[in-house]
Formats: sequence, C-alpha cells, structure tokens
Amino acid sequence: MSWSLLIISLIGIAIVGGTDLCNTTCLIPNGTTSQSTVYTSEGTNFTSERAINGNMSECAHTLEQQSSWWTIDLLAVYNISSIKIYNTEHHNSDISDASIHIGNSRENNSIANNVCKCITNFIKNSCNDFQCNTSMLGRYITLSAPKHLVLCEVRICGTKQESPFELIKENKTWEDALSHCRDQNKDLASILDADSQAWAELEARAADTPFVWLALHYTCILEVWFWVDDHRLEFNRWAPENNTGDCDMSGAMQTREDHLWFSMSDYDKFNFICTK
Ligand SMILES: [Ca+2]
Repeated sequence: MSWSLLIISLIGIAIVGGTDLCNTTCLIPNGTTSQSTVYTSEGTNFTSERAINGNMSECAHTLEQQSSWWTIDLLAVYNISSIKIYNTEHHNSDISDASIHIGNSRENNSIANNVCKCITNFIKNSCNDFQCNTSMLGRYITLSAPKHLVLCEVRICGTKQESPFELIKENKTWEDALSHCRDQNKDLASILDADSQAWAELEARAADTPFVWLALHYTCILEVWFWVDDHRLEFNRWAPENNTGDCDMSGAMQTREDHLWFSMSDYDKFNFICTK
C-alpha cells in the first residue's frame, strides 16, 4: 500500500461515525445486546447492537410503547465504574426519563436488577457519563424507559471480577464429581442467590455435556433437597415440574438456554462445577 493510500485509509477509520465524543480506554470488550422492540425506517432496522457498534451516528431505537428496554450481557461479571451514553441531536433522542439497572438477574429482561442511576438532564450530542452512587457488580446492564429508547452509543467501563467457581470438564457421576472437588479441599458449587447462579451459568457455558452437576442432592430419608455444604434450598431455578426428588437423584444445571435446574440420576455422567 502506498503512503497516500495508507493515510487516506487511516483518515477513513478516524472519521467513521463522526467525532468519537465518548472515547475511552477502559471499554468492556464483549457483550451481546437485545431490546424490547425494533424501530424500522426506510429499510433500516434500528437494532440493539447499533448502540455498541462504535459508530456514533448509528443508533438503536425501540418502538414507542409502554415500558421499553435495552440490555447488554457482558458475558462476565464486572464492577461497573461508569456508563457513557451518546445520542445524536434528534427530536426523540432525549432519554432523561430512562433508568440504568445493573445486576446478575435476567428476570423481567434484567429490569429487576437494582437501579444504578435515574437519568435526568440528558444532553444530546454530548458524552453523558453516569456513575452509580455505590459500587455495583453485574453481568447485565439494562436501560428502561416509560416510552421509547434511543441509544446511539453506549460505552461501559468496569473491572472484571474473578469467578468463585471452576468448571471441571470431566464426565463423572454425581458422587465421583463430589469426591473430585473434595479431594482438592473444595466442594461442588452451591447456588444460594442470583449472583452465584450468574457465576455458575458463566462456567456452565463452556461445558461439553448438556448439564453440569451442582452440590444439590436429595435425601430420601428426610425427603428434602439440600446443598451438600449444609445450606438450605431457598433460592432456586428449577425447570417447571423437574424437581422430583427420589433416592439417588441430584440437581444439575442446563449448560445452554435458561440454565434451569433438573433432577437427574446420580449415575448420569456430566461435567461439574467446583468452588475455587
Ligand atoms: Ca452506534
């Protein structure tokens, strides 16, 4: 490539989407997005990923309806330090009525997660930099609004958190899996809340088997499910009508889809999740 062509190419890169007003070096690299509805105009679908495509002039846009949302799955748990949002100058691009939610729950399209910030005085054609009042951890960042949402570019900064769990990609019966973890002075993973469910889901995604063993076990003497580290079963993600307890049954998590829990025979062989 000649020097003139190289210079033209570099200029081309620099001006794609106009001036990058939300330039940052702390950007979280990955994420998959979705939104409540997709506005369409003149053959263009204003889809959710346009809010993170690096182009300031290409926006995500929902239809105007009651309760719109846009969400990003960061595919890891982060301590979120700031959320920068840029919107172009347009009659409907003021998002002063929107809220930012951060957390590990997918419930209600992740709107059930705690509010980091209620947006007021949003400034168009500017980089709006939002920080939570307190430190917040989460895999999902969601914006919700009473009517529509327009998001031209969203930049999220945060520090990746270390998982408390470890996926073991060996196929073992439930009891052999438990022994494997305990031989290393660890234990099978207990899931006590939405946060530990999120960590286990992230580990399970890399499994070779359709389910992974958890520390969930059924005792047919007491006729109850329990966690083998002696925690009681309170939080749960059972698949509907799939928590039938019987002798020689334990709980396993789906490695795909909604990561629900199923009652499975102890003698099935799956990958498993140990504590670290
Ligand atoms: Ca964009």
